[in-house]
Amino acid sequence: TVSNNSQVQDILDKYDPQQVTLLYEPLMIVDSKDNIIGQVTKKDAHLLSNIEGEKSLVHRAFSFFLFDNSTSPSRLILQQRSSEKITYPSLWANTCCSHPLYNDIETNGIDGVKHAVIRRVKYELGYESDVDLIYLQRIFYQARNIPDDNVFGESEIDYIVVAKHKQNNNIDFSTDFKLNINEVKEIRSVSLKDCEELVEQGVTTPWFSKIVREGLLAKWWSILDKNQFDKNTQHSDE
Ligand code: DMA
Ligand code: MN
Repeated sequence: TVSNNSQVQDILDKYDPQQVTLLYEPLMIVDSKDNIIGQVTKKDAHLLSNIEGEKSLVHRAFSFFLFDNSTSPSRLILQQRSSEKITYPSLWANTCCSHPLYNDIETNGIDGVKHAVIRRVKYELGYESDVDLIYLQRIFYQARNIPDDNVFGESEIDYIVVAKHKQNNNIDFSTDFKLNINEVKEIRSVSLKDCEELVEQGVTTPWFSKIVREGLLAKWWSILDKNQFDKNTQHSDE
């Protein structure tokens, strides 16, 4: 893997400058129990040489799933990542994925992560609806970049947060969202079967594929549609 700083810099020079700037955001390094043990730039957190090497860096992240429950079963909002993204460009994933930042607010456990979700759905999707965010569980996963560049990858403890768009209201794509095209190419409202088909087609990110293949998405979807959060919330970390 590429670990030499000037080689990494040469590679970054070919990427979108806005996405490169965002590689200097401060993220949290966590231990295997998700205790915060340090601070790291987004860039260093995603270098394979830091993930696969003896440092074995793991950082904190979130995956947010927004459901339109004006139908039964409800439908999930998926995003296609922009071609400018340095990692997993143009692949489909859940509504919004990013990282809580290493600062006074977002290091504060589940509340901190929810703050990051609100910040990022506004930034990526222009979505500002007032929704109840529900934390379900954490998952750990590692993956190399797609296409594999020998430089970047993921090694995360990923907080799963779900929400229903305004109870009993249809999502209106033209008024509820204003896409940041540096981040997002397209959004789509889909069924569970649509998600499974996209995974089979190989056009989804590794974390979304894992969540679908392991049956987690189906489980969360039914928890949400049956309103059974209390029984399930915060008792099912993997
Ligand atoms: C990172 O997502 C989070 C997960 C769960 C992989 P991302 O690459 O979309 O982060 P960002 O939007 O901050 O670039
Ligand atoms: Mn990450």
